[in-house]
Amino acid sequence: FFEPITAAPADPILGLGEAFKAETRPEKVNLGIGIYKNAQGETPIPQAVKTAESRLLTEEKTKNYLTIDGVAAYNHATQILLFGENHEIITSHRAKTAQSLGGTGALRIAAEFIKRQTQAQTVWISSPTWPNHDAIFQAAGIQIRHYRYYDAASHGLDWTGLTEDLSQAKQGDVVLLHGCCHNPTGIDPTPEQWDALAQMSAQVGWLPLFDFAYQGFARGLEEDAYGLRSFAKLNRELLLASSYSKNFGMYNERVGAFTLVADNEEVANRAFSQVKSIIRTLYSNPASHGGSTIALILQDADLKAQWIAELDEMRERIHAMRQKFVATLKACGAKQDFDFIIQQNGMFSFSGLTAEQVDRLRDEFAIYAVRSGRINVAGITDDNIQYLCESIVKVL
Ligand code: PLP
Ligand code: TYF
Repeated sequence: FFEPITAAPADPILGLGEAFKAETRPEKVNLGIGIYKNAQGETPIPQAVKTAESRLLTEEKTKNYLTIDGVAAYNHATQILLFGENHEIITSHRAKTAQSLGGTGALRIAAEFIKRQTQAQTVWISSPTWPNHDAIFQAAGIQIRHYRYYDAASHGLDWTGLTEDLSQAKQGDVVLLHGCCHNPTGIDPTPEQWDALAQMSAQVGWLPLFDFAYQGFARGLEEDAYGLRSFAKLNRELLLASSYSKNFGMYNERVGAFTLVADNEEVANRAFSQVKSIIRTLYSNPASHGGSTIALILQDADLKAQWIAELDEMRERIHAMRQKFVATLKACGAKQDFDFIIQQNGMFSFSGLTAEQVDRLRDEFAIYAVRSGRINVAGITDDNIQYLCESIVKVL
């Protein structure tokens, strides 16, 4: 049965991690996969998570199944983070959330829901984007179209290209938007541009789908929700795939959430019953540990404050490294202007390095980045920055 099967291509980003592990040169630097690293190059468990986990360990009384939609307190706390305390969407019960297996799991639930329960034929995805976006919607059998996003000349948002392409999106088409910290470019719309997009969406009748995997990494938890909340003002229906992998440092606990916003509670309940039916046939119900841990943190004022402080620290470290990176490149003799890197949000930067330059960095200097030129700024530390910048200048 299996002999005729051909090998699948490796994920362009996860594959890099394996290559880096196998790399034996001691000076090696990993700017590939999007995982936060601290000044020591480690990915530690936040203290708030550790405390909540130990409390959970002593207080947990049963390992009985969760419901299909997971930990109720987690889902409720998720809505508060997304929309803000006492938002009308929450008080009128027209949002329904299901704890999911990471942001990826939420995206797959969204794709299955769109395919099976809506008239939507097409999903619009930014070009470039996280490679799994196309793969997930392809797997669900939904037609994909791309909208321009990145202007290589200005290292900024291609607003003209974006609005031109999205003006072709029809009523009922799904438009996938990165809530903040666009992966891979690090470039987000301005508040005015978010408002304009929300208006386009409401006028034409898109079904917006927000992928929110980096809340807190651009400016702050509230600030980063601007785009989503702008859409929520004008669009009665929304889908959301959110992830806590990065902002809680809980990558391997698979903590995410799928949220559906409908016009009213009755429609939301009906639509959500179909979401639950989809989940039942995918994995029945989620695992408890990650969701219960996050629910504990978000329900406890002290733990929540501690988590936010730790998140602030991550964001500020990345921002400081952006500035230091640009300054060190200059000091190492780079002729190009890299100031645009300071403007970008989150872990990622589209550095402008070509695939050939990325290959040379790997082959000659043991520096690993994605071939698109995306670098993970969180992979830069005081220990590797000099070597990194000298090497980059050599391949420019
Ligand atoms: N969406 C984007 C844009 C991402 O960068 C990631 C990264 O992992 C995800 C979704 C998936 O998140 P998770 O690891 O929680 O599945
Ligand atoms: O883009 C990244 O690096 C992160 C991590 O299939 C990731 O989002 C990368 C690839 C993948 C899953 C997660």
